[in-house]
Amino acid sequence: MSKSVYFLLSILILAASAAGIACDAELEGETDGELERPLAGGETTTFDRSSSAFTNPAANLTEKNLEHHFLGDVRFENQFVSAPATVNPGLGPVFNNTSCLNCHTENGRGMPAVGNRPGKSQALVRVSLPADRGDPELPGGPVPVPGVGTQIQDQAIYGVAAEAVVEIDWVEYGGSYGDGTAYTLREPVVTLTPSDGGSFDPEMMTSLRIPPPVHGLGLLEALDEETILAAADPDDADGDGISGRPNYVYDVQSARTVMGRFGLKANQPNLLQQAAGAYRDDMGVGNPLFPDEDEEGYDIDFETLEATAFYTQTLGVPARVDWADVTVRRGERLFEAIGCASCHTPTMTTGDHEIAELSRQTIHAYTDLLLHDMGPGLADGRPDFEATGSEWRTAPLWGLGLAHTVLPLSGLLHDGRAGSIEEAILWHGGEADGSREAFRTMSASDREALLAFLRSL
Ligand code: HEC
Ligand code: HEC
Ligand SMILES: [Ca+2]
Ligand SMILES: [Ca+2]
Ligand SMILES: [Ca+2]
Repeated sequence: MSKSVYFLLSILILAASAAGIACDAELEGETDGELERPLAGGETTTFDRSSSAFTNPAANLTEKNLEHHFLGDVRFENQFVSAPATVNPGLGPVFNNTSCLNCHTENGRGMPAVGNRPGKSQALVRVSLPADRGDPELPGGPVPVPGVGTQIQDQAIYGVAAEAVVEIDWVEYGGSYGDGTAYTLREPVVTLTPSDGGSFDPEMMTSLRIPPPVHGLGLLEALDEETILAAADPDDADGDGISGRPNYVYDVQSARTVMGRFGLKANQPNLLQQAAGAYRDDMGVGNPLFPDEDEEGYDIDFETLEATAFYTQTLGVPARVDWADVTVRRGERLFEAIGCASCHTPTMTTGDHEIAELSRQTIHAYTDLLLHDMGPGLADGRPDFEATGSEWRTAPLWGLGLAHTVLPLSGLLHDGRAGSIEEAILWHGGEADGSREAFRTMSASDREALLAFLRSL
């Protein structure tokens, strides 16, 4: 290398470090809160942005809890088969898939197409009848459809008929940004054909769902009710057009109605019951919380159920990247300026949890865990406890930038209709109409900044 090249290089290095100093100086004025944002999950935060980013245990687990986590990890992966069998019997008789992991691939957002793996799907269809058509399965919950209950199981063990064949067609819509740039949105249309050759009750309501990511959920369980309620504004008293409210759902263990937090309409009170419901309804695996009808005893014991739930409680959250980048910071300000942060709450602090590692953590989940009316475009028309047919729980956005690193075919939104972050935003309606329009009509460079921020999560 010639002397002049060395000279040029050292000038470049000097210039780069000078820029670095300027950057640090700029950051010195920031509040601690903003500096903490890269640590999305507080002390549980992990530093892996690879395709396994959502599968790491919380960084702060004690050795004992880490062991328990790995035990739960095995449960989450266990493939169930039909009884009698020596390992993991009890699948079915009807089911949607054979393990938690088959649907929650790499713990990320699922793929929307039903049947895109031979014989198995990650999406599932919930069904129910209007409230005046019968008794709910759980107090205050959806009314089961005779013969198929509240969920369509499209798979069955040998010799048993699945409940229905599920088919999805996609309808496309065109639209354009304020600057004339065109975009395309697509929406699923579900067709259910009962396997017995009959037809479903014309009043049956259906809702297609894909799995949301499962990292960081223990921290959401650890939020105090008061923290969640503080952001609720059911009657929109402050007049900003946003009126989040919690769902209230039935807790099987305490036999009480409590605040809902998990599931796409916040229809589950805690991760234990979420796992128990998944075992019975998604895999046909009866358990102490939700026994299999027509089967004696349980397919799994309480210990197994608890370990699986523990696994989902103790997954860490990946740290943000590029959070100090100028464009990303501009995008972050836009996110707050156009009202995204009114639902996707940037910062909250957890309360006490029986898993001490989850307690008193400052987290950046970008959800308020509240239900919001998202307008007719996203409505499924199927109420779930207090959630109406157009309300959904604000989706957590931590790890959003990794969605397609983790699983390239992941869908966004409750039914996976959005293939990209832009599409997900463009589907926002109802209480989020104003935010959506602000995004749609902003300049291309502002849109790019907002997306750069979202990709940094
Ligand atoms: C057939 C696919 C499928 C299987 C199998 C499955 N899940 Fe899910 N999971 C989903 C879908 C779809 C949702 C969203 C459900 C809804 O809100 O209606 C979900 C939601 C969840 C949630 C809530 C996440 C959140 O953000 O609130 C957790 C936790 C979860 N599943 C854990 C499990 C566990 C544990 C198992 C195994 C015992 C399991 N799942 C098996 C598809 C599946
Ligand atoms: C009124 C509350 C509200 C506002 C305002 C809002 N969102 Fe959302 N957001 C939601 C809800 C609820 C969902 C879940 C909707 C669904 O699944 O159908 C969601 C979902 C998303 C998703 C999909 C996440 C995933 O994992 O599937 C993204 C991305 C997103 N919002 C970004 C934004 C951005 C960016 C803005 C501002 C332009 C914004 N949101 C404004 C409530 C809101
Ligand atoms: Ca069974
Ligand atoms: Ca069923
Ligand atoms: Ca309000």
